[in-house]
Amino acid sequence: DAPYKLILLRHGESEWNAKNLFTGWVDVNLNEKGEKEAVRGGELLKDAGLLPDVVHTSLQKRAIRTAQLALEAADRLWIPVHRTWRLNERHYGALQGKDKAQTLAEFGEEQFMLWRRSYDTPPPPLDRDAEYSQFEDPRYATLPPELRPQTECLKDVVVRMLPYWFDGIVPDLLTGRTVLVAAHGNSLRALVKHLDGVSDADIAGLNIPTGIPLSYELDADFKPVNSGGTYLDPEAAAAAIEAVKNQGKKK
Ligand code: DG2
Repeated sequence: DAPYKLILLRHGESEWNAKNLFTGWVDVNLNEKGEKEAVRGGELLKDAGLLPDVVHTSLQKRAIRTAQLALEAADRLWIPVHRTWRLNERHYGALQGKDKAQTLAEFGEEQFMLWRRSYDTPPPPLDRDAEYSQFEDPRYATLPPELRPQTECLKDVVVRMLPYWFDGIVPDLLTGRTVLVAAHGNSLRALVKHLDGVSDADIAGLNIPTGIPLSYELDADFKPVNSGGTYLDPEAAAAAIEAVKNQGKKK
């Protein structure tokens, strides 16, 4: 039996996921479908007997509320919660609030995919006082200004997420707890990249669906026994992964 159990959960569909807008650090809420996905995610955990002992989330309400709804459905609302900006979604820079399909049409497929999925090309930075900037948001007031992003590529997310993996999450796993991480498409891609040792090139092809728990069993060295993890509803996950991949292409 693998010693460590880790569950990754991308938040349910948000209002901006449904509208096909780049979201990043903008604090968008779940829509009704997303709330249902979160509840179903918790039911899947319960049915699989995968009951989290502790949960780690971002500072963004779509992840916070997903964790809450899923844990309620699994009757685990009482477990300890830790929130950190290091699990926040990737900051999407000047793309935040922009329509994905329009961006693809305006800049072309190559540039669009560079911004959306390349490992090390960040979108243009977002001005500190722009409409969708969170630079002055009180929740980041304790963060030194130089740590508050104005854009990020996935590599930047790996760099700011990993310290929390090692200092915040691994210690919980080491004490035998089943850990739930409720986060975002790209902050979870960063974690999966680390766990599975995915190459900088191959991570471009990895997409994570909303609301479906992805379960990992880790060996003593924190290497996945089930490489790539196991979705608790594999059929729904496969269909949803295709949809995420094609997001720029639909209206
Ligand atoms: C999405 C991911 O993040 O978008 O920021 O728009 O998981 O918080 O909804 P999430 C966003 P893509 O990188 O898949 O376009």
